[in-house]
Amino acid sequence: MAVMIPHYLYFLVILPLLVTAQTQGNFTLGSSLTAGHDSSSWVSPSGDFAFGFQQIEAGGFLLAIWFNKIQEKTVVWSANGGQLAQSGSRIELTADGRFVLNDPSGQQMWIANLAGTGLAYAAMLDSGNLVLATNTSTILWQSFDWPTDTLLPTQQLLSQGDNLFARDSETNYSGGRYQLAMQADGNLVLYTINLPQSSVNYAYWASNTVGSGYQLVFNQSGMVYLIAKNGTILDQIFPGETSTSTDAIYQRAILEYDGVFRQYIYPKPSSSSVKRWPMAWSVMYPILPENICTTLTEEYGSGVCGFNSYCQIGEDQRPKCLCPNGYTWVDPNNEMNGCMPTFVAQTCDEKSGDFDLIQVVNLNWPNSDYEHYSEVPEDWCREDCLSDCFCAVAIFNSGDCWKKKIPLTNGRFDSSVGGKALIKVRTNNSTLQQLNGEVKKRDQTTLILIESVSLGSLVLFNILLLVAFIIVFRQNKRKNRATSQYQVLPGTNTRSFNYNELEKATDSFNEKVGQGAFATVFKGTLDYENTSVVVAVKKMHDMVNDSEKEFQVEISAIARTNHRNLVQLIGFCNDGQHRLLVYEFMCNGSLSDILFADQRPSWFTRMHIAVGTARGLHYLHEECSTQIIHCDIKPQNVLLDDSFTARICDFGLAKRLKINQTRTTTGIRGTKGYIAPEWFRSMPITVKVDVYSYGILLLELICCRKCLELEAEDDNQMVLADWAYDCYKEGKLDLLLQNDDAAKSDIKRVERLVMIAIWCIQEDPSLRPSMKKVLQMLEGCIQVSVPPDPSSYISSIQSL
Ligand SMILES: *[C@@H]1O[C@H](CO)[C@@H](O)[C@H](O)[C@H]1NC(C)=O
Ligand SMILES: *[C@@H]1O[C@H](CO)[C@@H](O)[C@H](O)[C@H]1NC(C)=O
Ligand SMILES: *[C@@H]1O[C@H](CO)[C@@H](O)[C@H](O)[C@H]1NC(C)=O
Ligand SMILES: *[C@@H]1O[C@H](CO)[C@@H](O)[C@H](O)[C@H]1NC(C)=O
Ligand SMILES: *[C@@H]1O[C@H](CO)[C@@H](O)[C@H](O)[C@H]1NC(C)=O
Ligand SMILES: *[C@@H]1O[C@H](CO)[C@@H](O)[C@H](O)[C@H]1NC(C)=O
Ligand SMILES: CC(=O)N[C@H]1CO[C@H](CO)[C@@H](O)[C@@H]1O
Repeated sequence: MAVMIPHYLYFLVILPLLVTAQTQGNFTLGSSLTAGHDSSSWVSPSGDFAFGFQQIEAGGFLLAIWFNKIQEKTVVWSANGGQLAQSGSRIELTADGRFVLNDPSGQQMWIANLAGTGLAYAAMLDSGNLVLATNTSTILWQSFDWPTDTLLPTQQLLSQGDNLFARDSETNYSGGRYQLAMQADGNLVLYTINLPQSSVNYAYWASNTVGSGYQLVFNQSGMVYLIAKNGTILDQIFPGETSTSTDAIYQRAILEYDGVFRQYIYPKPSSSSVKRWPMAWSVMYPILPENICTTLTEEYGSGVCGFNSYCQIGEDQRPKCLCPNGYTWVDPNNEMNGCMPTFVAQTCDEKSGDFDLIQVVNLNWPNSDYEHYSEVPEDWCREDCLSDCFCAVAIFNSGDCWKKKIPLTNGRFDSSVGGKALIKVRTNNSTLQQLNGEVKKRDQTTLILIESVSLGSLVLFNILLLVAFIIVFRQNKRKNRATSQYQVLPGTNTRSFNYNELEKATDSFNEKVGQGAFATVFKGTLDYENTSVVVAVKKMHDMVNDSEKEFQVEISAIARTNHRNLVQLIGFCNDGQHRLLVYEFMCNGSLSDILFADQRPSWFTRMHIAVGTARGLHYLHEECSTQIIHCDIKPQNVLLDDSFTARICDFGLAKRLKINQTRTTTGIRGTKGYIAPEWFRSMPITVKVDVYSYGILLLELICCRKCLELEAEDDNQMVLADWAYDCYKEGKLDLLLQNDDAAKSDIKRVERLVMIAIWCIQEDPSLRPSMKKVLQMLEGCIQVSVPPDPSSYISSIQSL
């Protein structure tokens, strides 16, 4: 064994540096906190939460409550409407019973006035609630009664008009565009807000419980639900996390600045572990609303994104705002502020020949119509828009033609939209160009500068400033990313180690954590950027066939992958005959360790893993510079990080194909039960082999059983794929879900997932969807059609 420093010694060394001024207990009258670089804070007895001034990037201090033990000091409550205070501002519990925030000049900024009520002390509780109480512990004021955008376990919203308000942006805590209201009439409603007034504008979701709704509850098990006065559950908003002990995770539910109500979990840093990789909050599914881009359709206002812009749900399930062709950001620093045309609009005495229509399928701006025709051909629709100077966009959908005017609102791009948008842009700028003569290109968007002579030079100057700003900004960004104190592979963050370093890190390859056909994996600890990082060191067996160059190419391909659903490569060693790869260590082991164990992961954890795995595969297939086919997707190769997020590993030994060379034939890779039939038929191997394996894995995730169970009592149940299809066809999906109440109560989703899995395991590779489509189906963005019988796939498994 290596000499290890006991953990408490670490604390002795580090603690005094990190925690300069945290105090806990009761804060009596006269206590105060002052904003500044060495601000102190009041922490709860467990240390989980703290109250005080948090310095915000934008400049200034936020009086707030935050999660105190994790790296991201996530704010859960803030005072003063999220307005920042200057350095030197002070929050004080005055002798006469006021809890007051003053700026450095003594001007009052915020107050909870409890003078004359017997206020005796303030306390930061372990629940995240800050209370002001009398000497007999009667609570006079508590932060839980004045929520901002976040709810914590045990916190409630009462039907007396309790609200959550979204913040303005990720880093600006002042009131934003959305509100969740527990109304006095019993209805729980998500609204958009008419800024800068605070009146509600448009309801985009409601529980429809007028007359019966009473309270929104976030209970200790993480379940968020709406109850009636008699305690009956009327609507379950979030099911909570049932697999992990709630003592081991932090939870919060937040109405985010994008208008989506999400629940997040975060594994508590365990006291026994050495400092791990930075972790992150991971979002629990489902979210509300599932697709904000298509759900929110305001009558007044721009919709999710700004005017002339459109909204698309990104790969990370978050809405993204985009500009149509021929348009550019009004404010490049804030993509919520909308887009403007880059060309001068059509004047009504101008001929239509100078304009063209750019076609985009599945894009629409509902609510911007000024004219509608039905039963017309597309050509007619195009001509009509081109010759109409008011027409900015035409939408054509099977015989219907809608003409849209500026500003375009509620734009959304989604496969459920249908039809096509025909966006009008100026193509002939020759006459106008003579006046200004300036054309700039930025990315794929063409920026056309046209203005009247008098305004021209000023506009040009502004645009040049803008372009200069963008260039500087990008270069800075790039520079920040590239800095590292270690020898790294060019263009990556991957370190090169020598053999001795890794031998030391693993204590002479002492602790074996995995064994494969090509390699053995050992656990180790590296001292890296002043922290100890636990790593998995993969030691390759003889790789005589692999030339030096191949290994280098392989490494650089893996090193360039970077996705949160892949296990990240930290470094490698190529030292004589020693070839090793160093990965981040996944403390929750592999999916196969937990999926088939007695204590199976909860239904929602499994869904989370299913989506994560699909994202990782989609990335390998479509988003890397070199396409990577994994060839061996199975539960052993899906590892789980601290937050039970799926992380695909072992893609290094897979097939890398150049992007234009999508097929190859080689010896069989992969694992029995998960292998696509084309491996046995000398058919070309494409990314669809991974889709097949994913389909099998998805079935395993749904049913918590292995794809082949030769000892199954019923022969019909031996092959999971076979049995699942039978159950699906006969409408008896509950047979697949023994004793899994959470899944049984979510049977509609189970059915959708089984249908997706059946599509993935079609014997004919061309029938299988791409991973992109799988992901869209999983996320409910597109409908899942009835899958055909995967047919004779069973023979291929048996022929093994
Ligand atoms: C705070 O004061 C209350 C009432 O005086 C008392 O019950 C409680 O134990 C005190 N808590 C701490 C941590 O001192
Ligand atoms: C609590 O406060 C009341 C007046 O506000 C006082 O009469 C009483 O003595 C106090 N009790 C204690 C235990 O300090
Ligand atoms: C935060 O947003 C509000 C409202 O949009 C704005 O008035 C304020 O200046 C912003 N604050 C910062 C620090 O950017
Ligand atoms: C509780 O209240 C709800 C709504 O008001 C009602 O539908 C339900 O029947 C009540 N249940 C009981 C047990 O009283
Ligand atoms: C939370 O609510 C659910 C549903 O009522 C219940 O099953 C669970 O036991 C509750 N948890 C706690 C800690 O009260
Ligand atoms: C563009 O406009 C100019 C001036 O109106 C005209 O002379 C020219 O023919 C047009 N070019 C095209 C391709 O339509
Ligand atoms: C007809 C014409 O000159 N069109 C030009 C207008 O400006 C764009 C922007 O660069 C050019 O691509 C077109 O060729």
